[in-house]
Amino acid sequence: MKIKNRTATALASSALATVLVVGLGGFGLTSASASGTLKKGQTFYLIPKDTLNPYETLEDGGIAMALKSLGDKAIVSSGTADTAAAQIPSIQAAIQHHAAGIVIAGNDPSALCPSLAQARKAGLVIVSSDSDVTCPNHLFINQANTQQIGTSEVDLLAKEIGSSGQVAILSAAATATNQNSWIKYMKQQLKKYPKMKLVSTVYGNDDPATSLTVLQGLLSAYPNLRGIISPTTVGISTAAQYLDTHKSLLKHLTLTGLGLPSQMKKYVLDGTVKSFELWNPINLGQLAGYAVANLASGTIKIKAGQKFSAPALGKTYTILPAAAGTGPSVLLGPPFVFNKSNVAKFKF
Ligand code: RAM
Repeated sequence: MKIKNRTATALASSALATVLVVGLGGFGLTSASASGTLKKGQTFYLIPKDTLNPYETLEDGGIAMALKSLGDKAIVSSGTADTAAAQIPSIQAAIQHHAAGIVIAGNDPSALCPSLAQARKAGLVIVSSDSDVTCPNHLFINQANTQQIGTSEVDLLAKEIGSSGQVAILSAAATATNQNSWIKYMKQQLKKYPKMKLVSTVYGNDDPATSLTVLQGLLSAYPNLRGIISPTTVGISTAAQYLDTHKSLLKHLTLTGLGLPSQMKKYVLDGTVKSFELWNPINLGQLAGYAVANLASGTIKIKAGQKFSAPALGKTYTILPAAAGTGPSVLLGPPFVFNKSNVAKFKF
C-alpha cells in the first residue's frame, strides 16, 4: 500500500516536472544532455496510431515537450484510422521534409517496414513507442514490461470475479502490436485460472463508435459474461460509459483494462469500474523524445548498454538488449493500478 502511494506521488510529481520543463523551453533555455553534445534545431515527425485518440495526444505532447526543451521541433502527422496505410503518407512526408527522425506508434508490426526502410536510407533515425514494429534498426520505447501488463490485467480481473466465469477481451486494432503482445500474455496467464474461460476477443479499432458496436455484440452473444478486459484507453472508456448507463449489467459483469485516469475517474468514483492500469503517457513521450534526439545527434547508438539522460524524468535510461519478439528497447517502468483511493490525483 505504501509502495503504491509512493508510486502515485512519483507519477503525479513527474507530471509536474513536465510543466517545469515546458516553462524553461518557453524562456529559451534548454535542458543539458548527459553528453552535452546534442544537436539543436532538428525536426522530428511524430506519427501516432491516429490523431484522434486522447492517449496518443498526451504521449505526443510529452515527446514535443522533451524536443522543445532541447531546442528541436516536433510535427505530429498521422491518419484518423488505426491502419498502417493511414500512417505511410506521414513517413513519406518526414522523408520529404528532411526530418532528422521519426517516432511512430505502429498500427501494424510489419506493414510499415518498407516505408521505414526508405526513411532510414534517407538518413532518418527511427524510434517506435507505445506500439512496436518488427523492422530492423530501430529503438523501441516500451511503456512497461509486456508480460507484466498481460499478466497483471488477468490477475486484476480474476481477483474481482472470484477467478471464475466467461471473460472476453475488447481490444484496439486487430493488427496493433502492443495489444496483441499483451493479449498473448493474457492468454498464457489465463491458464492459471482454469475456471475463467476466454470466450471472445473483439476489436474496436480505437474508435469509440466501433468499440461500442463490438461491445454490444459481445454482450448479446454472451449474456452470462462475467468479465471484460479492455487493454486500450478507447475501449475501456467506451465500455465504462456504456455500463454506467446500463447498471443492471454490473450485477454480473466486471470491466478492467488500461485506461486514462482522467477519462475513468467518473466511472471509478461511481463504482462502475473498480480498478484499471496504465503508466504516464506524457512521461513515455518524454522518454521517446530524449531517445530520438540523442540518436539523431549521434550521442548514442541503437545498442544495448547505451545510456542517455531524460532530464524531465530525473533519470538516465539504458538501452536493453533485444529479446524474443523485440529489438533493443528502453523501458519506462512498471504499470500502475488506479482505484477509488488514487484515481482523482492524476492529471492525464
Ligand atoms: C490506446 C492505444 C494505445 C495504448 C493505450 C493503452 O490509447 O491503443 O496504443 O497504449 O490504449
